[in-house]
Parts: sequence; structure tokens; C-alpha cells
Amino acid sequence: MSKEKILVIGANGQIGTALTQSLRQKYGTANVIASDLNTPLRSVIGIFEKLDVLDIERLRAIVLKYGINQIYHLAAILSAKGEQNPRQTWDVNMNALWNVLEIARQEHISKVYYPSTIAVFGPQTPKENCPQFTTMHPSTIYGISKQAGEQLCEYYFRRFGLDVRSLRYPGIISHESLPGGGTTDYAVDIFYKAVDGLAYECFLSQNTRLPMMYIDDAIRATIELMEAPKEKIKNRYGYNLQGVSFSPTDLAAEIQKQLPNFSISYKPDFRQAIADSWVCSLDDSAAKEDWGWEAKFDLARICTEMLTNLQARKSDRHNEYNEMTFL
Ligand code: NAD
Ligand code: AKB
Repeated sequence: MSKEKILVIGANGQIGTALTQSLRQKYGTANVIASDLNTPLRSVIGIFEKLDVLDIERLRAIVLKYGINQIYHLAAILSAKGEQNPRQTWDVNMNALWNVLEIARQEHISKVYYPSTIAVFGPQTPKENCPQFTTMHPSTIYGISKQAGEQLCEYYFRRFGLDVRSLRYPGIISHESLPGGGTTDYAVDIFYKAVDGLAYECFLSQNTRLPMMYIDDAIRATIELMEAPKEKIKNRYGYNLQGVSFSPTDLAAEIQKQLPNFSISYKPDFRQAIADSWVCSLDDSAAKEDWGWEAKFDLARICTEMLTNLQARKSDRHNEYNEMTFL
């Protein structure tokens, strides 16, 4: 019987949907409480609580009600959406984190997970094999808030001994849950078009190479980091995480190996400047050395997984896709 009682905040999102499922398989459905602003679109077995994490007393009430001892705090506004309302993005990304860390400190939560991102890097950062510790200077409000969030997590660890752990995710590619307004969303959208036999117009230019990762790798990394013995966690900012780096052209070529009639065109919009400010690949040797991280999905395997799964779910995924919030 698991002793863990886990709260996932932002559980309806692209990562939260998959992470909640995996945590429930591992720790038992009743031990993982999902929460988000609204009830999930698809009904899922397990406890769900409505929570605006900006409401600190509601957060405390949920923590006390279930005897929560671990929090995975995923709620955030991502890079592209963030530029549409910088003030709100700062409020959600920073004040929510502050609430989570404060409740964790006050209510003696044993572990907190905070997802960071490649958006913490900026135009002055080395583009290839980006080091763990380097010049950052992010240029989006999302990146600025996430970098400040990393600092706040490290502060809570150093000042209060809170066991808070973090990863810098690349762009995440998934088929079960949809992305929520990022710059890397094209690498999911493209598969929906390809499977439906449609051409894809990409909002990034053809050679924009970015770090990406398949959802299974991202979820495994998250759980491995959270389960690693405390003495192995030597970095309380975010660990760099490298999966696979590719451009829209590389991705289209890989899809064409399986769907030769698929075609892509390019019409870069404001997201191009965001992508240009990010790095192309990361040095994740610290994650490998400290807690044994290793990516498993290369580009070919990601394409096969995405195309096969989206084909198989063609009828039910159409409803979701129509509700999708690609910008
Ligand atoms: P998402 O946009 O798909 O989901 C975020 C969820 O948070 C949504 O369901 C939303 O309703 C919820 N939320 C927003 N404001 C809230 C609030 N005030 N209270 C409670 N819930 C709220 O995001 P995602 O892609 O699942 O990302 C999860 C985390 O991972 C984020 O912190 C993001 O910065 C980070 N991340 C994601 C990626 C990626 O490619 N998906 C890459 C790097 C980092
Ligand atoms: C985004 O594009 O904003 C996210 C991220 C890399 O953090 N996918």
C-alpha cells in the first residue's frame, strides 16, 4: 500500500494528463488527486478537485483534506499564449508557484515537483549542447517567469530545506493530450494534419531546430527524478534534459517516410522570434550522472508512435482536436 498522497496541479494539461495516469498506475488511483481550473473534458476514473492555484486557502484545504505529501505543480501559461497577456502570465506562473512552495513549507509536504523549460534560455545562450549553468537572459515573459521560478525553488530548498526538484523540459510531443499554447506545438499539430491526409502550414521556418521529447520519456524522467534518493539531487534549479533535436523539415521528411504524400509549407509568425531565442540542443550530462537519466525515443520512433496512435484514435480524437487552442 502506497504511503504517498500526491496532488497534481494543472492535471488537465498536455503533461498533466499523462503524468496523472502514470502516477495512478504506480501509486494507486486513490492516492493521486488531480486538480485543475475546470473538470476534465474526458471523464477519467480517480479523484478530481477544482482548484485555481492562485487561491492559497483552497490549495491548503485540498492538501489537508487528503493528507497530501507530494505536489506536482504543472499549472502555467506557456510561451506563445504568455505573450498575449504578460501580466497574467507572470501572476499565474510566479504567484501560483509561491503559493505551492509556501503551502509545502507550512504543511510539511515532503517533495515538490516544478517543471521548468528550455524557455529559460535566451539569445546569448550557447545554441548547441547548452551547458547546465550558462548565460540565460530569456526574452519571453514565460521564460522570465520560469527562470525566476527556478530561483525561487532553489531558495526554498536552501532556506527552508524543502525538497523541491525540477527539470527543464524540451518541447513535448504527445498524442493523448493536446498542447496548450507553446512555440513547440507545431510538432504535435503536424501529426494530426498528416494522419488526416492534409497539408501542414508551419508557423516556424523550415530550419528552426529545437530540442524536443516524446511524452513517455518526459514522464519517465519526471518520476525517476522524483524517486531518486535525496542525496543524488545535486541541482535544485532545473536539470537540463535532452531528447532529440530537429527542425520542421527534418520532421516532415520523417513523416514522409511513412506517408509519402504528406506536404508542408512555411508561414512563420510571431513564434519564430521566440524559437530563434531558444537553444538547439542541451548538455544533460548532470541529469545522467546524478540520477541516471537516459532518453529512449529518437525521431523515427516518435513518428511511428504518433502516427500509429493517432490513426487508431481517429474517431474520438476529432472532438478533442476541435477544442484545441493552437494559436
Ligand atoms: P498546458 O497548458 O497543457 O496545461 C497547463 C494546465 O494548467 C491547464 O490544464 C490549465 O487549465 C492549468 N492551469 C492554468 N492556470 C491554472 C490555475 N491558476 N490553477 C490551476 N490550474 C491552472 O501545459 P503543459 O504543456 O501540460 O505544461 C505543464 C508544465 O510543464 C508547465 O509548467 C510548462 O511550463 C511545463 N513545460 C511544458 C512543456 C511542453 O512542451 N508541454 C515544455 C517545457 C515545460
Ligand atoms: C512552449 O513552447 O512554450 C513549451 C516549452 C518549450 O516550454 N512547449
